Amino acid sequence: MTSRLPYKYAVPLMVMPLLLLCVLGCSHDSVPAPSSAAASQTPVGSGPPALDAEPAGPALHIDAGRAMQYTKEIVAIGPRWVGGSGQQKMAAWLRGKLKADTVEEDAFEAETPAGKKPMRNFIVRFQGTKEGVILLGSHIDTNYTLRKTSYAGANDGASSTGLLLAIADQMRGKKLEGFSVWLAFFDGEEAIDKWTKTDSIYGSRHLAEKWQKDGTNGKIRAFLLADMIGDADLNVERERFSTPWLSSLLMKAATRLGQQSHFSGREISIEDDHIPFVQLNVPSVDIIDMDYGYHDSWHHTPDDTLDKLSPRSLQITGDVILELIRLLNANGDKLPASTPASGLPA
Ligand code: 1BN
Ligand code: ZN
Repeated sequence: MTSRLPYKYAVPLMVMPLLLLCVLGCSHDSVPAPSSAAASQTPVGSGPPALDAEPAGPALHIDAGRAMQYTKEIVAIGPRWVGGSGQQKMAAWLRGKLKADTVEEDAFEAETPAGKKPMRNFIVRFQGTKEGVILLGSHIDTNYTLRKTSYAGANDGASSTGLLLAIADQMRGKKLEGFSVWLAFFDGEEAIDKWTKTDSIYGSRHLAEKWQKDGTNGKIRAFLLADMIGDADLNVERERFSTPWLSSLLMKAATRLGQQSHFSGREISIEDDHIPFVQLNVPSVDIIDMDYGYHDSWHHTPDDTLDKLSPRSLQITGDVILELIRLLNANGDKLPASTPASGLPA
Protein backbone atom coordinates (compact mmCIF):
# COMPACT_ATOMS: atom_id res chain seq x y z
CA MET A 1 0.00 0.00 0.00
CA THR A 2 1.34 3.40 -0.92
CA SER A 3 0.52 6.38 1.22
CA ARG A 4 1.23 10.01 0.59
CA LEU A 5 2.02 12.32 3.51
CA PRO A 6 0.11 15.58 3.63
CA TYR A 7 2.26 18.48 2.46
CA LYS A 8 2.49 20.02 5.97
CA TYR A 9 4.28 16.87 7.21
CA ALA A 10 6.20 16.07 4.03
CA VAL A 11 8.07 19.39 3.84
CA PRO A 12 9.42 19.25 7.39
CA LEU A 13 10.46 15.64 6.78
CA MET A 14 12.33 16.66 3.64
CA VAL A 15 14.29 19.42 5.36
CA MET A 16 15.00 17.30 8.45
CA PRO A 17 18.16 15.68 7.07
CA LEU A 18 19.47 19.15 6.19
CA LEU A 19 18.72 20.40 9.69
CA LEU A 20 20.36 17.34 11.18
CA LEU A 21 23.48 17.95 9.10
CA CYS A 22 23.59 21.52 10.32
CA VAL A 23 23.11 20.53 13.97
CA LEU A 24 25.98 18.06 13.67
CA GLY A 25 28.29 20.07 11.47
CA CYS A 26 27.52 23.79 11.72
CA SER A 27 28.36 26.11 14.56
CA HIS A 28 24.87 26.91 15.82
CA ASP A 29 25.93 29.39 18.50
CA SER A 30 25.67 33.04 17.54
CA VAL A 31 29.32 33.38 18.58
CA PRO A 32 32.08 30.81 18.77
CA ALA A 33 32.48 29.26 22.20
CA PRO A 34 35.15 31.51 23.74
CA SER A 35 37.92 30.11 25.88
CA SER A 36 39.39 33.41 26.99
CA ALA A 37 38.29 36.94 27.80
CA ALA A 38 39.61 38.18 24.44
CA ALA A 39 37.74 35.47 22.54
CA SER A 40 34.53 36.33 24.37
CA GLN A 41 34.12 39.77 22.77
CA THR A 42 30.84 39.83 20.93
CA PRO A 43 31.30 40.26 17.17
CA VAL A 44 29.41 43.16 15.58
CA GLY A 45 25.95 42.08 14.41
CA SER A 46 25.57 39.02 16.59
CA GLY A 47 23.55 38.65 19.78
CA PRO A 48 24.99 38.42 23.28
CA PRO A 49 27.29 35.45 23.86
CA ALA A 50 25.65 32.25 25.08
CA LEU A 51 26.14 31.89 28.83
CA ASP A 52 26.65 28.16 28.55
CA ALA A 53 29.64 27.48 30.82
CA GLU A 54 28.78 25.02 33.57
CA PRO A 55 29.93 25.46 37.17
CA ALA A 56 32.28 22.80 38.48
CA GLY A 57 31.65 20.77 41.63
CA PRO A 58 28.49 20.14 43.59
CA ALA A 59 25.66 22.61 44.10
CA LEU A 60 25.60 24.61 47.34
CA HIS A 61 22.77 24.71 49.85
CA ILE A 62 21.54 27.14 52.46
CA ASP A 63 20.43 26.04 55.91
CA ALA A 64 16.67 26.55 55.53
CA GLY A 65 16.09 25.94 59.24
CA ARG A 66 18.23 28.97 60.01
CA ALA A 67 16.56 31.06 57.28
CA MET A 68 13.17 30.23 58.85
CA GLN A 69 14.46 30.97 62.36
CA TYR A 70 15.72 34.40 61.19
CA THR A 71 12.35 35.03 59.54
CA LYS A 72 10.55 34.19 62.81
CA GLU A 73 12.83 36.50 64.81
CA ILE A 74 12.18 39.36 62.38
CA VAL A 75 8.41 38.84 62.60
CA ALA A 76 8.73 38.79 66.41
CA ILE A 77 10.18 42.32 66.24
CA GLY A 78 6.76 43.35 64.94
CA PRO A 79 5.87 46.11 62.45
CA ARG A 80 9.01 47.73 60.98
CA TRP A 81 7.62 50.75 59.12
CA VAL A 82 9.86 53.75 58.60
CA GLY A 83 9.90 56.14 61.54
CA GLY A 84 8.45 53.59 63.97
CA SER A 85 10.20 51.93 66.92
CA GLY A 86 10.31 48.61 65.00
CA GLN A 87 12.61 50.22 62.43
CA GLN A 88 15.23 50.84 65.13
CA LYS A 89 14.71 47.41 66.71
CA MET A 90 15.21 45.83 63.29
CA ALA A 91 18.44 47.80 62.77
CA ALA A 92 19.76 46.69 66.17
CA TRP A 93 18.79 43.05 65.50
CA LEU A 94 20.50 43.12 62.09
CA ARG A 95 23.69 44.63 63.56
CA GLY A 96 23.74 41.74 66.02
CA LYS A 97 23.47 39.13 63.26
CA LEU A 98 26.18 40.81 61.17
CA LYS A 99 28.67 41.69 63.87
CA ALA A 100 31.36 39.43 62.38
CA ASP A 101 30.98 41.03 58.92
CA THR A 102 32.03 44.14 57.03
CA VAL A 103 28.90 46.28 57.29
CA GLU A 104 28.17 49.74 55.97
CA GLU A 105 25.18 51.68 57.20
CA ASP A 106 23.67 54.09 54.71
CA ALA A 107 21.49 56.42 56.78
CA PHE A 108 19.54 59.21 55.12
CA GLU A 109 16.35 61.18 55.40
CA ALA A 110 13.70 60.92 52.71
CA GLU A 111 10.96 63.38 51.86
CA THR A 112 7.66 61.44 51.88
CA PRO A 113 3.95 62.32 51.74
CA ALA A 114 4.04 62.12 55.57
CA GLY A 115 7.04 64.44 55.85
CA LYS A 116 10.72 63.65 56.34
CA LYS A 117 11.37 60.04 57.43
CA PRO A 118 14.63 58.51 58.66
CA MET A 119 15.81 55.56 56.60
CA ARG A 120 18.80 53.26 56.85
CA ASN A 121 20.08 50.71 54.31
CA PHE A 122 22.64 48.10 55.37
CA ILE A 123 25.33 46.82 52.99
CA VAL A 124 27.41 43.74 53.79
CA ARG A 125 30.48 42.86 51.74
CA PHE A 126 32.06 39.44 51.24
CA GLN A 127 35.28 39.79 49.25
CA GLY A 128 35.81 37.51 46.24
CA THR A 129 38.93 36.68 44.23
CA LYS A 130 37.64 38.16 40.97
CA GLU A 131 36.99 41.79 40.14
CA GLY A 132 33.28 42.60 40.11
CA VAL A 133 30.32 42.22 42.42
CA ILE A 134 27.17 40.15 42.63
CA LEU A 135 24.66 42.13 44.68
CA LEU A 136 21.82 40.39 46.55
CA GLY A 137 18.95 42.45 47.93
CA SER A 138 15.93 42.36 50.21
CA HIS A 139 13.81 44.99 51.95
CA ILE A 140 13.60 45.19 55.73
CA ASP A 141 10.64 47.56 56.24
CA THR A 142 6.95 46.74 56.48
CA ASN A 143 3.98 48.36 54.83
CA TYR A 144 3.46 51.85 56.29
CA THR A 145 -0.25 52.07 55.52
CA LEU A 146 -0.86 49.02 57.75
CA ARG A 147 1.09 50.48 60.68
CA LYS A 148 -1.96 50.59 62.94
CA THR A 149 -2.60 46.85 62.50
CA SER A 150 -0.72 43.74 63.63
CA TYR A 151 0.90 43.50 60.16
CA ALA A 152 4.51 42.27 60.45
CA GLY A 153 5.21 41.24 56.83
CA ALA A 154 6.19 37.58 57.37
CA ASN A 155 6.46 36.98 53.64
CA ASP A 156 6.75 40.60 52.49
CA GLY A 157 10.07 41.71 53.98
CA ALA A 158 10.91 39.13 56.67
CA SER A 159 11.25 35.99 54.49
CA SER A 160 13.73 37.44 51.97
CA THR A 161 15.71 39.12 54.76
CA GLY A 162 15.92 35.81 56.67
CA LEU A 163 17.01 34.16 53.43
CA LEU A 164 19.80 36.68 52.77
CA LEU A 165 21.09 36.16 56.31
CA ALA A 166 21.19 32.39 55.72
CA ILE A 167 23.13 33.07 52.51
CA ALA A 168 25.52 35.27 54.52
CA ASP A 169 26.07 32.25 56.80
CA GLN A 170 27.29 30.33 53.72
CA MET A 171 29.70 33.11 52.72
CA ARG A 172 31.14 33.99 56.11
CA GLY A 173 34.71 32.90 56.81
CA LYS A 174 35.17 31.28 53.39
CA LYS A 175 37.44 32.22 50.53
CA LEU A 176 35.01 33.24 47.80
CA GLU A 177 36.39 31.95 44.50
CA GLY A 178 34.74 34.35 42.07
CA PHE A 179 33.00 37.70 42.22
CA SER A 180 32.56 39.47 45.54
CA VAL A 181 29.09 39.03 46.99
CA TRP A 182 27.42 42.02 48.60
CA LEU A 183 24.11 42.02 50.42
CA ALA A 184 21.90 45.12 50.45
CA PHE A 185 19.15 45.34 53.06
CA PHE A 186 16.92 48.14 51.83
CA ASP A 187 14.78 50.35 54.00
CA GLY A 188 11.67 52.17 52.79
CA GLU A 189 10.61 49.88 49.98
CA GLU A 190 6.96 50.34 50.83
CA ALA A 191 4.85 53.35 49.91
CA ILE A 192 3.93 55.80 52.65
CA ASP A 193 0.61 56.71 51.05
CA LYS A 194 0.09 55.21 47.58
CA TRP A 195 2.69 53.45 45.42
CA THR A 196 4.04 55.97 42.90
CA LYS A 197 7.48 56.62 41.44
CA THR A 198 8.26 59.11 44.18
CA ASP A 199 6.44 57.31 46.99
CA SER A 200 8.11 53.87 47.04
CA ILE A 201 11.51 52.13 47.00
CA TYR A 202 13.17 54.99 48.91
CA GLY A 203 16.18 52.95 50.05
CA SER A 204 17.09 51.40 46.71
CA ARG A 205 16.60 54.71 44.89
CA HIS A 206 18.94 56.37 47.35
CA LEU A 207 21.64 53.67 47.09
CA ALA A 208 21.46 53.29 43.31
CA GLU A 209 21.87 57.07 42.91
CA LYS A 210 24.78 57.20 45.36
CA TRP A 211 26.52 54.26 43.66
CA GLN A 212 25.97 55.86 40.26
CA LYS A 213 27.81 58.99 41.42
CA ASP A 214 30.77 57.14 42.95
CA GLY A 215 31.10 54.55 40.15
CA THR A 216 30.10 51.51 42.25
CA ASN A 217 27.25 50.56 39.90
CA GLY A 218 29.85 49.85 37.19
CA LYS A 219 31.28 47.03 39.32
CA ILE A 220 27.96 45.23 39.77
CA ARG A 221 27.75 42.35 37.30
CA ALA A 222 24.31 41.21 38.52
CA PHE A 223 21.76 42.29 41.08
CA LEU A 224 19.54 39.52 42.43
CA LEU A 225 16.59 40.91 44.40
CA ALA A 226 14.47 38.55 46.52
CA ASP A 227 10.97 39.46 47.69
CA MET A 228 7.98 37.41 48.92
CA ILE A 229 9.78 34.10 48.48
CA GLY A 230 8.65 32.38 51.69
CA ASP A 231 5.17 31.49 50.37
CA ALA A 232 4.54 27.76 51.01
CA ASP A 233 2.99 27.63 47.52
CA LEU A 234 6.11 28.96 45.81
CA ASN A 235 5.71 30.22 42.28
CA VAL A 236 8.32 32.74 41.17
CA GLU A 237 7.15 34.66 38.12
CA ARG A 238 9.24 35.98 35.26
CA GLU A 239 9.31 39.70 36.02
CA ARG A 240 9.30 41.81 32.86
CA PHE A 241 11.38 44.80 33.99
CA SER A 242 14.18 42.43 34.93
CA THR A 243 17.16 41.99 32.58
CA PRO A 244 16.22 39.22 30.11
CA TRP A 245 19.58 37.39 30.07
CA LEU A 246 19.61 37.32 33.87
CA SER A 247 16.02 36.03 34.06
CA SER A 248 17.02 33.26 31.65
CA LEU A 249 20.08 32.42 33.76
CA LEU A 250 17.83 32.29 36.86
CA MET A 251 15.63 29.75 35.07
CA LYS A 252 18.71 27.78 34.10
CA ALA A 253 19.83 27.70 37.75
CA ALA A 254 16.38 26.50 38.83
CA THR A 255 16.37 23.84 36.11
CA ARG A 256 19.84 22.59 37.09
CA LEU A 257 18.44 21.94 40.59
CA GLY A 258 15.22 20.35 39.28
CA GLN A 259 13.18 23.24 40.69
CA GLN A 260 11.95 24.75 37.42
CA SER A 261 8.30 24.03 38.27
CA HIS A 262 8.54 26.72 40.98
CA PHE A 263 9.97 29.22 38.46
CA SER A 264 7.92 28.70 35.34
CA GLY A 265 5.14 31.06 36.35
CA ARG A 266 3.39 33.66 34.32
CA GLU A 267 5.03 36.89 33.23
CA ILE A 268 4.30 39.90 35.42
CA SER A 269 5.52 43.47 35.70
CA ILE A 270 6.39 44.60 39.22
CA GLU A 271 7.99 47.81 40.39
CA ASP A 272 10.34 46.81 43.16
CA ASP A 273 13.82 47.60 44.51
CA HIS A 274 15.47 46.43 41.28
CA ILE A 275 13.98 49.27 39.22
CA PRO A 276 16.48 52.05 40.14
CA PHE A 277 19.33 49.68 39.24
CA VAL A 278 17.70 48.53 35.96
CA GLN A 279 17.26 52.21 35.07
CA LEU A 280 21.01 52.68 35.53
CA ASN A 281 21.78 49.66 33.32
CA VAL A 282 22.82 47.33 36.15
CA PRO A 283 21.71 43.81 35.11
CA SER A 284 19.01 42.97 37.65
CA VAL A 285 16.35 40.36 38.35
CA ASP A 286 13.44 40.45 40.78
CA ILE A 287 12.94 36.98 42.26
CA ILE A 288 9.39 37.45 43.47
CA ASP A 289 6.25 35.39 44.01
CA MET A 290 3.33 37.77 43.57
CA ASP A 291 0.63 35.12 43.99
CA TYR A 292 0.43 34.89 47.77
CA GLY A 293 -2.90 33.33 48.75
CA TYR A 294 -5.82 33.05 46.37
CA HIS A 295 -5.38 35.92 43.88
CA ASP A 296 -2.63 37.38 46.09
CA SER A 297 -5.22 37.93 48.85
CA TRP A 298 -2.73 37.74 51.78
CA HIS A 299 -0.36 40.31 50.31
CA HIS A 300 -0.37 43.65 52.18
CA THR A 301 -2.91 42.39 54.72
CA PRO A 302 -2.55 41.29 58.37
CA ASP A 303 -2.96 37.75 56.98
CA ASP A 304 0.69 37.84 55.87
CA THR A 305 1.74 35.61 58.78
CA LEU A 306 4.31 32.89 59.47
CA ASP A 307 1.85 30.00 59.08
CA LYS A 308 1.64 30.74 55.31
CA LEU A 309 5.40 30.20 54.87
CA SER A 310 7.50 27.10 54.42
CA PRO A 311 11.22 26.45 55.02
CA ARG A 312 11.07 24.40 51.81
CA SER A 313 10.38 27.59 49.80
CA LEU A 314 13.33 29.32 51.49
CA GLN A 315 15.48 26.27 50.70
CA ILE A 316 14.48 26.28 47.03
CA THR A 317 14.95 30.03 46.54
CA GLY A 318 18.21 30.11 48.51
CA ASP A 319 19.69 27.14 46.68
CA VAL A 320 18.67 28.57 43.30
CA ILE A 321 20.30 31.91 44.19
CA LEU A 322 23.52 30.08 45.17
CA GLU A 323 23.37 28.14 41.88
CA LEU A 324 22.81 31.36 39.95
CA ILE A 325 25.91 32.83 41.63
CA ARG A 326 27.86 29.74 40.50
CA LEU A 327 26.57 30.20 36.94
CA LEU A 328 27.48 33.90 36.98
CA ASN A 329 30.99 33.03 38.14
CA ALA A 330 31.38 30.25 35.55
CA ASN A 331 30.34 32.67 32.79
CA GLY A 332 32.12 35.67 34.31
CA ASP A 333 34.15 36.55 31.21
CA LYS A 334 31.08 36.59 29.00
CA LEU A 335 28.60 38.54 31.13
CA PRO A 336 27.41 41.79 29.55
CA ALA A 337 29.07 44.51 31.68
CA SER A 338 25.92 46.59 31.72
CA THR A 339 22.61 46.04 30.04
CA PRO A 340 20.58 48.95 28.63
CA ALA A 341 17.11 48.96 30.13
CA SER A 342 14.08 48.61 27.89
CA GLY A 343 10.35 48.56 28.57
CA LEU A 344 10.63 50.21 31.98
CA PRO A 345 7.60 51.68 33.76
CA ALA A 346 6.62 55.00 32.22
C1 1BN B 1 6.53 43.95 46.74
C2 1BN B 1 6.39 43.77 48.05
N1 1BN B 1 6.11 45.17 46.46
C3 1BN B 1 5.68 45.74 47.57
N2 1BN B 1 5.85 44.90 48.56
C4 1BN B 1 6.10 45.74 45.16
C5 1BN B 1 4.75 45.94 44.61
C6 1BN B 1 4.44 47.16 44.06
C7 1BN B 1 3.80 44.94 44.61
C8 1BN B 1 3.17 47.38 43.55
C9 1BN B 1 2.55 45.15 44.08
C10 1BN B 1 2.23 46.38 43.56
ZN1 ZN C 1 5.05 45.02 50.33
